[in-house]
Amino acid sequence: MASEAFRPLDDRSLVEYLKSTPSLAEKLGNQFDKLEIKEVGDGNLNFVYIVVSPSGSLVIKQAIPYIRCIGESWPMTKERAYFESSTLQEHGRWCPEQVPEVYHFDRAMCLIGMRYIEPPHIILRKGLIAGIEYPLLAEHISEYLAKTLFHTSLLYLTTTDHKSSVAKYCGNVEMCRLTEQVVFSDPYKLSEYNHWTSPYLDGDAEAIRGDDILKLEVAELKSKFCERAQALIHGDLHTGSVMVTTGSTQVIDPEFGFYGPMGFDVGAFVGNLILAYYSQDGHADQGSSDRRQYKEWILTSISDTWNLFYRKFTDIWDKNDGHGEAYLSDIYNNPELQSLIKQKYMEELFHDSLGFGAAKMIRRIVGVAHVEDFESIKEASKRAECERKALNFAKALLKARRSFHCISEVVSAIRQHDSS
Ligand code: ADP
Ligand code: SR1
Ligand code: MG
Repeated sequence: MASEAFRPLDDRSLVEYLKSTPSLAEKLGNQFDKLEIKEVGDGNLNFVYIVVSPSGSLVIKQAIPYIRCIGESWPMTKERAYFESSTLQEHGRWCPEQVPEVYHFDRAMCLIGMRYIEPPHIILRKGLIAGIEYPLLAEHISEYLAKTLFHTSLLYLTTTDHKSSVAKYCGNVEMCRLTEQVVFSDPYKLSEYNHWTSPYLDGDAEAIRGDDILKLEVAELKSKFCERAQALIHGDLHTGSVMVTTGSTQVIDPEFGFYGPMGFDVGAFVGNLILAYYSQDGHADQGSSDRRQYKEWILTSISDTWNLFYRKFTDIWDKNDGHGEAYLSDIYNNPELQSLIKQKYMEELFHDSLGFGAAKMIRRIVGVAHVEDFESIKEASKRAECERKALNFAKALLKARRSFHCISEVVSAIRQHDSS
């Protein structure tokens, strides 16, 4: 069914919509008498309905013209659904194992029908809070990152195809502007939306607003975020955008998708794992679980994510040398030069990832949108203690990111800040 005009759906109108949309009705076996519909409502921006019939299931996601977690006072383009659907399809093309299939997209209704990622999948952030280990997480996420980022970059594409994709995703300007504001601007100035664990972190938030070196570094990162059209990135790859079981990893919610720096995705994921790490002391029970072993697992996952990503990305590159127009084979034609190029490219990507990861940590502690990892620590003084360690590490990492040569050095620095 192609709709003419936008109307927000509710449980009842959703059923009518499903009945009149063949591609969705089919997924439900055309059975509507015993439908179970549940609005999930734990995201920040949109409405998500899980629909289950006796012979099938799906998820309907609809964007509304404002930011759900703030309310109608913060309008936001509902065109984000178009960019989410397009990014899901493009990323799904390169990494179908980790991306839910899109069944249907209605641009006027800003509505996506997609595969229901069934239980026992849960949101990774919730699994990290519960202290659950996911042995395949780093393997799967590094696969997703390597495949989606490589194949949408100039390492694989012609300049004509790359430019035409860049042009398409430039349309997601309002979502990029939101990130510019909440990640790169608001935490460094007074803003009505900022908040933190007060009064404990009042001085820490003020120190950030007065830290000129930090501001210089953040300016560089913002410039890269706005100007470096390196690949089609997810744009919001925190641990709330990943659903997991011990054997499966699914990446959802790329509504911030656009052509940006690869390090923004790698950094978002790693930065959120570091937040999870520093929150663990707030979840430790006095008796049975001090989470020490779990913290080690998180650190291993951080190292594995980067190291596996490095290996997979450069492997795909080796197999596709000269495919894209970035490094033409008749110029870069000897193995030594090719190896040097790869080293240089990956070094810059590593430092970008550390910088963006750190900026994303800072925004989750003193900016508008916080994370459940810390918010679920009830005792404010304990929460502030965990947040301060994360904040101090993030500031140090952001400023000194170029002095790190490998991920094991970053892991050592995480430990150091934990014990100080
Ligand atoms: P928002 O864009 O508002 O942040 P999300 O895409 O993160 O929304 O979805 C909100 C919640 O809906 C998720 O946390 C998850 O629990 C659930 N959800 C979203 N997509 C799916 C899916 N394809 N299968 C199962 N659950 C999903
Ligand atoms: C008002 S900021 C809301 C945040 O939620 C999304 O998941 C993005 O991270 C965005 O920055
Ligand atoms: Mg979202």
